[in-house]
Amino acid sequence: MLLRKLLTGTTVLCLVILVGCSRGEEAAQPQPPPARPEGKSVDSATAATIQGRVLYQDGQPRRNRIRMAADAVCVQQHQGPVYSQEVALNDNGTLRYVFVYVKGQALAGYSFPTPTEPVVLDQRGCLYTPHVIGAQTNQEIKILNSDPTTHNIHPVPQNNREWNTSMPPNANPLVRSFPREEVMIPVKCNVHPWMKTYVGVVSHPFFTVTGEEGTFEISGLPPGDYTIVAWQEKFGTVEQTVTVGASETKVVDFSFTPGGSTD
Ligand SMILES: [Cu+2]
Repeated sequence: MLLRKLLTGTTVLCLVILVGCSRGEEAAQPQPPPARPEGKSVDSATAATIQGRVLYQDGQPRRNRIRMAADAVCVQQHQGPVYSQEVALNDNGTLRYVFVYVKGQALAGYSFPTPTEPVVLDQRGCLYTPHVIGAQTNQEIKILNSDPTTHNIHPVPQNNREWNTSMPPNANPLVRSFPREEVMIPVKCNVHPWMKTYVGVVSHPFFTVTGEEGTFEISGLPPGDYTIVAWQEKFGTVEQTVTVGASETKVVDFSFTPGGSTD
């Protein structure tokens, strides 16, 4: 009996080694070259930069408290009250989680390789972290569940395919991408109604999300005329036009008020 067990164990071990070997052989095979971009690429010698701040013009916005009582595990993840990140005001009067991007028309004729680094979106404390993300079309979005409770992530796009996936505690990361431009794709959790995030998807790398300083910088742009858009979850979008010459840096500030924008 013992011998039989040992033999079975040895057989399993051999199988594992065989699988390991065959994987190794696969990895050693030459990979196909990456797809060649169809358009021209930006000349870094003349690339321009647009930077600025996103300001809030009306003092302290009202903060809505999030009630997580529907899931005791979520409540346990927090020490004190939790507030909505819908309007996230920084100490310096600027706004966090504003998606700033360049409208694509001016970039016709260029093509941009898909970034190899994934954008990471975590479910932590029964909140999406970060609250707003940006991704290039087809760029991988790696979704984690750091919570000891089950989430069900559910993007609700207009131009891309809708899906929803349950992620129990310790679930493997979920990797997804969106093939078409869409600003913004709302994402919700089917388990926790307060959970919401937004994904801005554009076909080029000229986008960013404001952080704790409320600033943005978009670099590597070919010289030209651009429309820059700032999207805020509650206040909508603001557009500004700007012209950048070769190697030039221009400053463009945006302002939002509770009634919309002042620009
Ligand atoms: Cu959830």
